[in-house]
Amino acid sequence: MLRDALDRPLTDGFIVHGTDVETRWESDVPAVTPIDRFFVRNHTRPPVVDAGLWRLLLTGDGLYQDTTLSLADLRDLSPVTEELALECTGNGRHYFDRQQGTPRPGTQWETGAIGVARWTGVPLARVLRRVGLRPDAVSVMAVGLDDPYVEDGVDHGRVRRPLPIQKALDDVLVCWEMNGEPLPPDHGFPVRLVVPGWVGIASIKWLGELRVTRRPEPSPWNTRWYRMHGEGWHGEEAVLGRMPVKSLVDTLEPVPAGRPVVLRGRAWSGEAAIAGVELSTDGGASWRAARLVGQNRASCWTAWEAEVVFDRAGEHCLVTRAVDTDGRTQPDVSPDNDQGYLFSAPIRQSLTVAGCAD
Ligand SMILES: Nc1nc2c(c(=O)[nH]1)N[C@H]1C(S)=C(S)[C@@H](COP(=O)(O)O)O[C@H]1N2
Ligand SMILES: [Mo]
Repeated sequence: MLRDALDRPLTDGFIVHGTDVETRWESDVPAVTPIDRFFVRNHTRPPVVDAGLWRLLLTGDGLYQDTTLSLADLRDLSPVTEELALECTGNGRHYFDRQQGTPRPGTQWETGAIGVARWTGVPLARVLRRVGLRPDAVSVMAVGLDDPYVEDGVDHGRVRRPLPIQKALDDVLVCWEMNGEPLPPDHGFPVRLVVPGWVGIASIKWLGELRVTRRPEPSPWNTRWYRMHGEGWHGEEAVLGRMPVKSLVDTLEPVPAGRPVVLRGRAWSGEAAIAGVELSTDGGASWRAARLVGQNRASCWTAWEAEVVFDRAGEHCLVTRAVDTDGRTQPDVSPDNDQGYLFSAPIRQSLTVAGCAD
């Protein structure tokens, strides 16, 4: 995000981390992230799948019988289109190092491992009820078709993660289009889950199987990864689901001193809309309310703007903090954890204010 902080190669619109990429914020990112700017996070690599031959397997003792569905079967279930954010659990990990002095291993995402797309698909609840869901089902394991994930010689099997039945029946979508186009290979062609407001890993790409069970079924993606480890973390609350509330300034182009300028940004929260955003132009010493503009929906981002007059030239430290409609706030310090998940503290951004030209 801040050019001087980047020591990695840049490609058009992306910061590259090995085979993964995140969106660069230096240039305007529209309210709906174009596919060619949308971050990619693959544990292995996209599998080659023939959409015509593809079938979704629905299995497990939480269903009255096993079933397979084709893409045409899914399309028959009255598709919907929704604008929703998808954010990697590790988005902002770099700031554990940069702002809190506790570097955490893993992809050093800055702030661009998030995007908002218009997703087209059918509610998972409709799919499950159509094939025959037993009333005592508790868990839905989503399994990807990508190669098994091998780390340090250990084969962890296919990328998969269970959803509690409450979330599965609430607002999860089984999607085949992104921004009006078939899902690109990197984003899960032909079909993926989109789990609104939850950690990105829940939105399993290249979906091959949904295993519905009457007992919880673990996966390394909720016992080893994508759960909090480290001091103070234990029990079920360490398993990650809902994303926290976050906010950022978008426009970091230099601005003039001595006359009104409009600063813009966005704020978002998992499963909640935004109640308010505050902006500080002095590193958090004083705050003013920003104005929310346009749509404001849960699990999507909300734009904000604030008119500011800078009375002196030079570098200014901008900070924003948001509150969501459930009253959740951004903590001054993001809760530490071994793998650097869920960085949610206000991020300090630098803005150059130029001297008066006249
Ligand atoms: N099958 C499968 N699903 C997956 C992944 C994966 O590697 N394999 N990566 C997950 C992670 S960690 C994230 S953040 C999102 C990224 O989605 P995107 O690449 O479309 O942005 O997909 C999730 N779904
Ligand atoms: Mo992720």
